[in-house]
Amino acid sequence: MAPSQPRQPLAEASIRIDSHLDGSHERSLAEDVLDGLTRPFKELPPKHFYDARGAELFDRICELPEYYPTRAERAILEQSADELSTLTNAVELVELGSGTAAKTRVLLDALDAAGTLERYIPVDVTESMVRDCAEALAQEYPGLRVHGVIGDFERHLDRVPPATGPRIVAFLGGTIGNFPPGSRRRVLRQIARLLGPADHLLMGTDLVKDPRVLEAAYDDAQGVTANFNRNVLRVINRELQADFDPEDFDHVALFDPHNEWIEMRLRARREHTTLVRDLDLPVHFDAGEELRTEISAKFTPERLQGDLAAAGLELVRWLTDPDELFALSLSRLSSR
Ligand code: AVJ
Repeated sequence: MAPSQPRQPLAEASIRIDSHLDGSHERSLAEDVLDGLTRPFKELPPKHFYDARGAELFDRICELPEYYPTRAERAILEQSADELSTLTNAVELVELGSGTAAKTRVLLDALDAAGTLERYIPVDVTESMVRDCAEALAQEYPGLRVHGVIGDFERHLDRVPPATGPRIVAFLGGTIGNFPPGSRRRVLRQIARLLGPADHLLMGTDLVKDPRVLEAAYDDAQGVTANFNRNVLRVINRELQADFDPEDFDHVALFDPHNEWIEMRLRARREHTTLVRDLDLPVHFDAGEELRTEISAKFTPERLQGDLAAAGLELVRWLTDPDELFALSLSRLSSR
């Protein structure tokens, strides 16, 4: 697909946006719903939370007193940005799941101050996010080239342009935790293919801690996370002509101590059948039946090193906040 034209003539030289979505996102929702809602234990991948409303609810989650990861990760970035810039000498930053690029500015500032920064490459499924953040950053950092890639980082990583010098590939927020261990290593292997010998992966991971702290972070007092969880039903209603009543479901957030991950589920309050019209698919729920909507894995340094090693990566720096709530890891291709 041809890259689309930049909107502002002024930014012409510095912004390029490539889109790789062309309806395939809707197709993936249909496939995931057909597959996930006909299993013996119903399940949907968490990527479908994030329509405009879901993205806005997630932004509100990040401001909640109970949801510490965003604040902790930002604190680590602020603490370590200069060190990261010195260690990496990066001329470009690739950001997977860039969103509003709120925390990215901390890194860009450090690279900019070091005088090495040339290019920013945001990769996100949400087109408006990529376009808006490309325009904002091109303005905020004069001389910065922005090459946005609208796509799914599970499928379109091969569309990320080749490096022009040492790069940081950033995968922040703890999103890697959304993948169960097997697919997590597959995703890491794919990400590792974006790296050459001079490049680094900078990844955020939430850490194992008191289950009460974890469960509160995913079941806040104001009910924002509950609303975010139910949003996936509204997405299915709109995109696939279904008739879920989100109020037919309770929000459930549980820490699984064996797997050391949080599970979010939607639990049917009553027995009912919903029709997903576009798929001609009736979906039956027993009273109390649960639909798993997300896992969010929590890490120890050992677990992370194991996953990195399986993807051919080795740890360079392990950075945490003072309370050890969250970690940023800097890694590179293994020397072996
Ligand atoms: C964006 C995937 C990192 O798992 O903590 C927040 C999503 N879900 N509250 C996380 C989320 C419920 C978040 N990630």
